[in-house]
Amino acid sequence: MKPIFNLSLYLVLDPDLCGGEQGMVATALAALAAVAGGVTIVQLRAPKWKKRQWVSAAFALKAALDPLNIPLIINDHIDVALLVDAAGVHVGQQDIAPEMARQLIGPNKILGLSTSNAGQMAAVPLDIVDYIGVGPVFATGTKLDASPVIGLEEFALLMQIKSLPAVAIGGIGLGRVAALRAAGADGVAVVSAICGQANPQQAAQALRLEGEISDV
Ligand code: TZP
Repeated sequence: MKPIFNLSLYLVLDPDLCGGEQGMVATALAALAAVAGGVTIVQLRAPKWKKRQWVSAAFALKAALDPLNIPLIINDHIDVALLVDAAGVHVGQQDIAPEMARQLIGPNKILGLSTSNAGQMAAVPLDIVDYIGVGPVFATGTKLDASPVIGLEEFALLMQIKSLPAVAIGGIGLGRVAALRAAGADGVAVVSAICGQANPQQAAQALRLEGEISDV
């Protein structure tokens, strides 16, 4: 069975920002603090990392999150997701095609796909992908090769044509969650608004409160 997932507050965990030099234990602790603050799903995304680091980070996060029933999603690295039996995989437009990703991961894992415009959204295979990321909605310093910024107005239009659960991403922090939810986002995904904050638990809690996001 595919795990149930809740996109309300989606932490994209970059270990270089969350825990950083203090290593994986610090990263896992930051993730746990964020979950205590209301994060509902966690993606491991480590663009600069070598595979061996990915594997140990993924095992550590899986062990930390499983007892809390928080799904662990692995960005792009399907082999790592299978190895640690993660809940799912997230792929971008330049990664392996969703159809092929689905072939590799089977029917019981969550599959997410990044999109950044109406054309990409229209091309999403609805029977294969479980949710979409839509962004960057706002300017972000976290992903240097991000697509052009969408802006809130265009984002609201995209939410009107979506056929799958959608999580907003890119430059999201306090003061922006409520508007994104009102525009139709099923949740918000953040990196820097939680990772790298002095208190990830409080940061997550404030984001949850702002959107008056109720748990499913
Ligand atoms: N995809 C689109 S923007 C982005 C990703 C992974 C980075 C978002 O980071 P932040 O710090 O929440 O702006």
